[in-house]
Amino acid sequence: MAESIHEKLKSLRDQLHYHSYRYYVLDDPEISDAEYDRLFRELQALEAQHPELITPDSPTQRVGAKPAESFESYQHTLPMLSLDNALNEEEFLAFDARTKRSLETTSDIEYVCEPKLDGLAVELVYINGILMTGATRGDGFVGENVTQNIKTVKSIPLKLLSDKNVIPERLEVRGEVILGIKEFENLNRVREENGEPAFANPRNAAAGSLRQLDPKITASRPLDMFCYGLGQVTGLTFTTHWQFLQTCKALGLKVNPNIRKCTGIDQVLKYYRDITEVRDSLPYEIDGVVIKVNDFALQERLGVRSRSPRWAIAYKFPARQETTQILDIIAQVGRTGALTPVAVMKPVNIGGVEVSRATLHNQDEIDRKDVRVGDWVVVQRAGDVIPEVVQVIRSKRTGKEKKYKLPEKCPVCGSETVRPEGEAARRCVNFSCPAQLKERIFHFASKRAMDIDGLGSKLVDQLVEKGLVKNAADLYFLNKEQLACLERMAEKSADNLLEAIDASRHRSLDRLLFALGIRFVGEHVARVIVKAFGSLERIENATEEELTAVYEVGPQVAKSVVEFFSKQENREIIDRLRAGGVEIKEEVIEEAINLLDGKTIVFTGVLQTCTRREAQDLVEKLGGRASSSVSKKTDFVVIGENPGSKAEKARNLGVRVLTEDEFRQMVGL
Ligand code: JCF
Repeated sequence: MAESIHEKLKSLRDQLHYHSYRYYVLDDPEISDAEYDRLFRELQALEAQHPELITPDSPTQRVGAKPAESFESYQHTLPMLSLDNALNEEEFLAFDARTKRSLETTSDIEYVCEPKLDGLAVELVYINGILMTGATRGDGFVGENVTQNIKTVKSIPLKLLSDKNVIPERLEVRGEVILGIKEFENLNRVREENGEPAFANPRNAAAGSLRQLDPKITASRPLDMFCYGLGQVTGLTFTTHWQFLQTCKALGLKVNPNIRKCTGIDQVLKYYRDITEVRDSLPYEIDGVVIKVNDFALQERLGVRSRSPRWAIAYKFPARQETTQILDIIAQVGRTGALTPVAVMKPVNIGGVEVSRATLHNQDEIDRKDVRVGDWVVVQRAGDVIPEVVQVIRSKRTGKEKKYKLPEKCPVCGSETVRPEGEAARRCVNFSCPAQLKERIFHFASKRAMDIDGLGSKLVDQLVEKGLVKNAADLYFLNKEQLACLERMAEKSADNLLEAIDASRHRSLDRLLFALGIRFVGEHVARVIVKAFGSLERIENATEEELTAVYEVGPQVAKSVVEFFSKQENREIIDRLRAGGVEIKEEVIEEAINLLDGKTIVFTGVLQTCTRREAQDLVEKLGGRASSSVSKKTDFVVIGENPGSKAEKARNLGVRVLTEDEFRQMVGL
């Protein structure tokens, strides 16, 4: 007998639920995107014929709801508490001591630690395994019902996984909706291209996206969610927080992979240090770690205050933002002549580093943030990037603040500055501007370029100011007498410098290409170009078409390279480098284009250096095929973190298994 429509619908929905879980929660898909799309369209077609059979948990119902007029309010069954903060180790130790005292124990407490996500807290309500409601935290008692938007978040299951699991009648699960850093940057790029205001940080972007009245807009933002807490639950009981989290995982909810059980303070402090270490390599922003008493019976005994539980604490990282006052704004001239406005500020300590200058990026950013001299501002120092001014504190304005415009004359050489149509930067047009020259020489000599040991910025300043060096090639014609007349240059240091310059005559071609300071040609692109063309002569004569044909070389890079080598003065510098004894090497051209010709490659586990999609695109560009299932026909299986069963299967079939590093090496990255 033919399968009934009901059975067919159920089967399609179950398959789609499962594969969406593999892709978005486990990041380990079993089928290709095309196969997924085929199943999805089949379900869509069948539902179109039988609209009365559409269920709220159908995968087709993630998008499709009409824009709302406004959000209804949603009363949480149990209040959604926030967390008390510990701002340093001492405050965390006080929390542990307090906890022990309250529990009348001297033994180590078992905690569960997790990264503290910087997103938007929400609650999901599953009734008999079906997602019925999604709501924001709001004031903790009443939030907004954002169910239609919540349903567009791909890692949130519309239906809990039921195989082997007991499905509770009611499950209220809480967590953080976040937007990854890359996704945030992409979103802002698009917004800027469209003339829309950028979001200040991923958290604001996540909150703004989830509170869209039109769910289609939310659906276009790649939001994600990690679950970390519970509200009211009926039909299931837990004895520990850890057990609750494991159950969440089994039910198909996404739980942060970096959670850890820690007994006693030393293990917690170790966890805090470990997370501090990996913080900047995580794909999303965190601002500390959350520490919770694991045992629910102990949590019960500790109880809650009005707004936060006594059994948990957020141990925050040192602030990366501080407020201070702008004393002046100056324009710095860079290697390409670009004028960067820099705020000179009252010195302020940010996360252990004294900061007195912060970049304002360009005129548009100054105008957008309306930054004025005299303003009080929020300054941020994130990871290893240059401190930047985030926003103005308008309430502190006195009316005496002064607007700033980048100068029309270069502050260093007095030449005209221009801002070409469509570009963000205003530039000094004088190629021989001493500021540009100094930066170019400094870059040329820097560690990752020609690596001339001991040629620091002070020395470069003197060489340029005394007229001894007018371009990088002049370095190779310096002699001891000339160096002797520089300040703080003893005979020994002159010898050392000449020796270092001599050593740099034999660097690889990709270093030399990077050292030339061509716009948009960073270290990596220089390597890519050298590998593709092999000799400086071929690079000098390459056309834009030939350059863009190389993987990872875009039109902007190509244009800039061609422009650089079309200039007489640049060609002369290269001739003079050669005359100065710089060896211009050749490199064997690697057949990069079809490196993976006809090969089938499977990725499994979480890749660390790129997304799975990017890796698959790369394989295709190199002539290979990216597949999602391992068979005897597979040539390589590339394993990321937590690889799962495919690596095992590959080994059993005798298929070669590569680590991510080995794969990158194979394709020359
Ligand atoms: O990651 C977070 N922002 C986070 C917030 C994690 C948690 O485990 C939380 C929380 C807020 C309240 N737990 C509670 C109880």
